[in-house]
Amino acid sequence: MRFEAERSAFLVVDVQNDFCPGGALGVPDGDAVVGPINRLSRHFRHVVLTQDWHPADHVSFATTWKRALHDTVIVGGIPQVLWPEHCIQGTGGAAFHPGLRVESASLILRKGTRRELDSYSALFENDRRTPTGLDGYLRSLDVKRIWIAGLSTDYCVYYTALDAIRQDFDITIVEDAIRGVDVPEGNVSRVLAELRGLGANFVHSSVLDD
Ligand code: VGL
Ligand code: ZN
Repeated sequence: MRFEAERSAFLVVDVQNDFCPGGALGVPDGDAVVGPINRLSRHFRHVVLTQDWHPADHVSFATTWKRALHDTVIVGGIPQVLWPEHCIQGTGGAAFHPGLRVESASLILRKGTRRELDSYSALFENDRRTPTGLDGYLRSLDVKRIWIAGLSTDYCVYYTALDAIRQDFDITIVEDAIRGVDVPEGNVSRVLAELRGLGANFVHSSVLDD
């Protein structure tokens, strides 16, 4: 396939211990994304890693509200699904999976750092308006195409892809390098169908192999 490394960025979403099996918000088979991501990242000039990075009393934690997991609360008009405490700033759970190749990354972007507003997307916080800065970063590098992989398919990968499409980037999702939480059940297939309908491309990680 034709591939223009200069104008493409590889966006690796939240491959952190807490999203891997045994972690606080373990995604089933989540660590299976590490191998394909490491193989693919060699091909890119720009590799961006994101890190979910929450304060201990974050708005997305069920404990903050004393509510049940996966309940939804409305905060400032924005629906917020409640999760176990995860990716607390500076903890081992917030660290990248130890197998992830991080040396070649040009940018590590932390998100969800504010107590009162979550950020699933790497581009805009959950009010869908507050920029993280990544859109400007990619534009200033003349990036047109974004390949996306990581965790979790139906939250951070999904919202990142939605925002990227909205910002007119050409989107490719690496189908064997994503895993979802599937909350509520059926969510993964719903979001993948939606992204396909919006024009996202889907490839297998072997597509760039020599
Ligand atoms: C995520 C739920 C809460 C994700 C982050 O990385 O998909 N999901 N925080
Ligand atoms: Zn989070």
